[in-house]
Amino acid sequence: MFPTPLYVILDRAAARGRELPALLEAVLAGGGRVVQLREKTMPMAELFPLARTLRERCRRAGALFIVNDRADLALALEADGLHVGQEDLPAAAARRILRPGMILGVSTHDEPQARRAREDGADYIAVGSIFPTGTKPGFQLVGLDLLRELRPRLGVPVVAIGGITEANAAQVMEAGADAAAVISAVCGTSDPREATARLLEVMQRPGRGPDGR
Ligand code: TZP
Ligand code: MG
Repeated sequence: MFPTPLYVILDRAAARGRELPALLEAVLAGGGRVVQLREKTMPMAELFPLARTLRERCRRAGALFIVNDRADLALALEADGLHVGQEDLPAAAARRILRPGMILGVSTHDEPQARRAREDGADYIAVGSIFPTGTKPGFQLVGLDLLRELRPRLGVPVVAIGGITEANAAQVMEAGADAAAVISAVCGTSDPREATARLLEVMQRPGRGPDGR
């Protein structure tokens, strides 16, 4: 389902004052082809034109564009997908309003949540936080073990998230993740193009297929 095993979340709060279109250019130049827009505070009247620019750029680059939290925005942009957490629009309700073929991702922190997300129609399940992270206050640490257990039992692609860096991304893939989602390891670095390229390189080392598995 994912063209690359690296899933980059664009988050203005982590972007060190850089504009998201420039950040997206760097991610695309580094080879990233799965992008999520995560913006928690911008008024929708401002967010919509920005998101449209990002969406169009991703389309031209052949990258997946997924919107965090906001089903209305995902639909209005004809985004490739929507990502919801446990406190957002329930996954089953989101599934009902998304257009056919749109990807639905759901954040989960334990096996019952993951099973429920699958029943509700999730196309992939995010699991985290795998490692401690400074990006999400109050994160729930689940560790690599949950990833190891879940992937074979679930039969749905699993995206690992939380504290993933170049130093531990290989471990995450070895634990069975289909993809690894990162915020600070790309958005918070001085060279996001290089960071993207290096993460991809680590995840796609010899012994793995082109999708990193
Ligand atoms: N959900 C679980 S951990 C997390 C989210 C959104 C934050 C991931 O950010 P980082 O900087 O890649 O640790
Ligand atoms: Mg959310």
